[in-house]
Amino acid sequence: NPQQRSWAFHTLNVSAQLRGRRDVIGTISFAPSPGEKRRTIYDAKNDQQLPGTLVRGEGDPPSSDAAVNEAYDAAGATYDLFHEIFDRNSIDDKGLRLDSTVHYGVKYDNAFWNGDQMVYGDGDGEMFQRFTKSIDVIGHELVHGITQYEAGLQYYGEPGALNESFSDVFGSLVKQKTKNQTAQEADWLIGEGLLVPTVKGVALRSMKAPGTAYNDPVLGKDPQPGHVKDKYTGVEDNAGVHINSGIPNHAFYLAAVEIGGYAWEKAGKIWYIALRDRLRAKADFKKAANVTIQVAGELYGNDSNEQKAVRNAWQKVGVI
Ligand code: ASN
Ligand code: ZN
Repeated sequence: NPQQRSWAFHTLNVSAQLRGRRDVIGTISFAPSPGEKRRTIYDAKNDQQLPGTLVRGEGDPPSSDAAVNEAYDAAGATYDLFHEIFDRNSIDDKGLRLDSTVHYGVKYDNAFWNGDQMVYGDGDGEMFQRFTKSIDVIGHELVHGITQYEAGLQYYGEPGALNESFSDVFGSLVKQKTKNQTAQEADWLIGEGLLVPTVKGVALRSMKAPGTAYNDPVLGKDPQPGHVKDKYTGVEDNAGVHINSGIPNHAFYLAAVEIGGYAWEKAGKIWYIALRDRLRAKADFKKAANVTIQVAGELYGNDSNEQKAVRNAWQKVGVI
């Protein structure tokens, strides 16, 4: 039927034209197919207004600004890990656009997920360099989005420390995957290369040896415990979300090393299923231990080496 064919041709032709004309389609968005990432990078130009000015969209060539490209590439690597290994389509598993803003504020010493997007400061240059320098920090912030859509762990106390820990775990796995490192080979550092050279320290946190990442006259000593007996019980830092995350972080490290091989393949899968299907907003360390042991049993068999490794890990950090 020639009429039908010409209609189909016309439709294809128009959509082909529209695909190259984002200004024309405006707010209309097509449902992205799984595996198709949609990254947009904005520049806050040292203001604190979000999102700022769009400087790089998906498929655009690299910018002359290193922070823009780092935010773009690491968001891509994080998307790819979750898609290839865990069959997840972006933050919401529905292809959500990955929005990031760089150059947030003046000498801003942090990076964060604000509920809708990732945000990166330049660092003050006295202690911290720009926060996009570490791929695991970018993975960390993106995973706060995943946690928000899944377990929804409240950002306080043990659930908050678990929230922080899941971000460190998958942030580290993004780094390990891009470097093709086994659990044994990985450094398990979060934010390596982010401290300026004059600071006495190697990173923001260490999952392998919590409490040893830095010890500096200005910054103080890394406060992370690696065992429940040293758990911080004060109210600072939302009751220690970035402090007590050392405990589940170390449990993941121990499990991954005992299981062996690439950490994202088995330990990562167990932690991902726990985050996606088994944990809710108020989950504590014991709950996380119980469900990861349970998931390990379901995936690899009860009394499998994988399940034993997970149980041993939580025992060694004093949770069970
Ligand atoms: N960089 C920190 C984090 O992502 C920012 C914060 O405390 N929310 O955890
Ligand atoms: Zn965090």
